Amino acid sequence: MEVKNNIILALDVLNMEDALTIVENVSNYIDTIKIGYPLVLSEGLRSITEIKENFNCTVIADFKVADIPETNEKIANLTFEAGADAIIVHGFVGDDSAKACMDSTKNYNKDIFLLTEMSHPGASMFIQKHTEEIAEMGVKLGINKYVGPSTKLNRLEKIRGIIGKESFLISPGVGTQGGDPKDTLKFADALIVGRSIYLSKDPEKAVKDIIERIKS
Ligand code: OMP
Repeated sequence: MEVKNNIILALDVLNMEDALTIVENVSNYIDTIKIGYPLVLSEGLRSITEIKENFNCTVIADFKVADIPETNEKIANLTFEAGADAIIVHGFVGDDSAKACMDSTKNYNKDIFLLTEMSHPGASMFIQKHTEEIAEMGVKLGINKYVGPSTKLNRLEKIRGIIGKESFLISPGVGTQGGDPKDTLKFADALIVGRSIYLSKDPEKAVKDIIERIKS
């Protein structure tokens, strides 16, 4: 997978007008967009289709899918039919649930990202206790794309150690949540950045600043 400048924009805005304006603004530097519940619950699955129609970009649907296999497969099918290139799936629900999403990717020729551990403080209560097992399950299933936190680099390093060099690891928590772009890229292949870009008065400059920090 290729991600321009190693930056994925988390497009967590609440209307299509803002979404299109921000993507337009940063489109010289960013070619991979993550769209999740905020935009889709505001504007519908159509928001994924519209971003794909207007920009030459990869869209990762962040639905953190975490249901029984039969429901997971329906969610993944609908997401791919809307045009998403990949979907983020929770690992803690178990291998059958993740596998249902993998089955869907085969039918649509798309991808899943397995979420191993989360970036917020509360992640230490439950999910962090099972991160290694979740990553190991992903490897056993043959998954080669993962999400891990930039806010806990020792954890990110651990995840990288389990999934191996060849897997693609994307990392949220950079900027507003405290993660550093350059340090995160020691272990991750790409950064997920939301508020530091879309809440900035000048989103293009915010992206350029991150690129500068990466190169520094
Ligand atoms: P900012 O904190 O605004 O940069 O946004 C981070 C984005 O990454 C949001 O869309 C979150 O929903 C998402 N995210 C996390 O922040 N932490 C995680 O552990 C996982 C995700 C995710 O799966 O993308």
